[in-house]
Amino acid sequence: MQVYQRDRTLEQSSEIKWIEQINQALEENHFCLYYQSIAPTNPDLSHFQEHYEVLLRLRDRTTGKIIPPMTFIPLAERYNLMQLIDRWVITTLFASQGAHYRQTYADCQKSGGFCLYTINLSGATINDDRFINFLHEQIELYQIPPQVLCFGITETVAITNLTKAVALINEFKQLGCSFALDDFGMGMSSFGYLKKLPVDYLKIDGSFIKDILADSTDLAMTEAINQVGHVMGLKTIAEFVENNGILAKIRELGVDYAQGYGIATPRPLVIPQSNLIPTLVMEPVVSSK
Ligand code: G
Ligand code: MN
Repeated sequence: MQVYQRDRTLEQSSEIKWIEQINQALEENHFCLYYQSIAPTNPDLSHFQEHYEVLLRLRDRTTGKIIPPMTFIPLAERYNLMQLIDRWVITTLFASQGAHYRQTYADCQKSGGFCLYTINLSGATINDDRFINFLHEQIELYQIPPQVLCFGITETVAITNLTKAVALINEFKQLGCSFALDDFGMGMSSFGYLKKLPVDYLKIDGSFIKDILADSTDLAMTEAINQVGHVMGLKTIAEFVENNGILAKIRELGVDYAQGYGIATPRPLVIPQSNLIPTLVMEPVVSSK
């Protein structure tokens, strides 16, 4: 019992340090944005494409090292900080990339090219009734062409918040944005819910892809997800394409896009200091379930 309590206290004090670090990171911009390219598997489509997913990283305040999201996101979720983090990502990305997105979109319109930038949304954000307004305001404020925006929602988040997820998807699809269902295949009844979610992209979970060459079950799962996705008119993306062998296999299966270390590793997005907002002006977020 005593041992348990001592451990619990230790755990709590380390959690408090993390919460402080996350709050400070929001105020002083210790978070940073990375991007990872998503490439078409068909080499004939290699005409101008700029397609990437925006990834979040945290810079440790003392060591300066980059901390991966698995380390702080579960805590941020537990302490209700994800809405603030998602909003920080959107504002920082729009403020720093807005001009580039407008230019690239205009170029694509002329040349028949393609550009799309995926931003991940948490369950807390999907449930935040004021998020829809916030996103409309930000798109307007930074004059982002809605057609370049894709929002990634994990399958589990979409299913546990189905009504709100569908409402959000419909609202921004009307404006021209796209949606991607992330980590697909991990849920208990993935296929059953797919029909209810009006998404554009299906991201096949990396756990099926990374061992696809050695594991026949992973191969069969990937084939099935890809086929169902295509029948429903969705584009498919394989995550964790770690080498050329995997790329060749998913190309053979007809998966549309590939993302992973074998295509490109995540790289930092350059954000000019002048585009960093010292403290985001935000009302406290109220969520209703
Ligand atoms: O599970 P999820 O899709 O959220 O994972 C995204 C994370 O996986 C990113 O933070 C990214 O750094 C990492 N990642 C990206 N490509 C690869 C890959 O090819 N292999 C592995 N193991 N991780 C990857
Ligand atoms: Mn994913």
